[in-house]
Amino acid sequence: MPSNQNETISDRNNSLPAIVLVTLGGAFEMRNVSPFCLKIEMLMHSLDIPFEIDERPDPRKAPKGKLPYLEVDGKRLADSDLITQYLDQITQGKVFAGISAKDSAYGVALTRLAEDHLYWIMVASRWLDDDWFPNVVDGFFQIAPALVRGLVANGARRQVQKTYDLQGLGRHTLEEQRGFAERDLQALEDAVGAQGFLFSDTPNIFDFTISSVMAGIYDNRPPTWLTSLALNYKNLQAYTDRVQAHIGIYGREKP
Ligand SMILES: N[C@@H](CCC(=O)N[C@@H](CS)C(=O)NCC(=O)O)C(=O)O
Repeated sequence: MPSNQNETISDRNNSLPAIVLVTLGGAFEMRNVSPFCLKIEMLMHSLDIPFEIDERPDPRKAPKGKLPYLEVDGKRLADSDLITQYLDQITQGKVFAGISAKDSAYGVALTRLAEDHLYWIMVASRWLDDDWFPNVVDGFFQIAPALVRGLVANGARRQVQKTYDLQGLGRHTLEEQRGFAERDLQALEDAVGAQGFLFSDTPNIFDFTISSVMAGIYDNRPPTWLTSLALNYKNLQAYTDRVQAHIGIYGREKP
């Protein structure tokens, strides 16, 4: 939530519409368990845009079956990338202000690495590890009636397995998946460095993107095999905390 919760939208900026950010909510000792939802929460906070959060545990009811989405003036806008473009538009270009074309190219490439590759390994480390899967059932399927909970959760798990397989990563052995994860993590470790943020002394959309994916990996409890692997990347861990601390928005329940 915005820090100044008592202030109304009209107090602050008459030109901005009332915005609701629909997110997945908490699980695994995390307040916001979805990197895409956390990224948008950080971005809106950094832009000082007033908004409310509405947690909906079932993404199937979202416009594109995924969270987050925005509700603005009775319309629904899905996908964190499209939401980012929209926020850039209503703030007259603040989201990407001051980021050079070259930095932007680098930022987009890191985004794809984090959100379209490493993210899937994170999903698999939660859903497809037999020992960890009971946490998914507890964290995501409390809304299902107890009698059918196992059935519903296992059906969803089969879908995740199928998607992971189609993505391609699911066709590799666990050892090979660890290797892919290590190369992703090393690239991010080298990209973020030991201090500051990606492109300046203030974090921007690309920092929110990377730190949100990494928060999901570092902060889910109990740790997954990917959490344990990521703890070897000390710069990345410190950076993930630095971005969240700077903006005052954390994925985990207790900052
Ligand atoms: N490209 C989408 C990805 C969003 C996404 O994958 N959200 C996950 C939660 S972290 C979700 O809703 N998954 C439900 C599903 O895939 O069925 C974005 O950037 O918003």
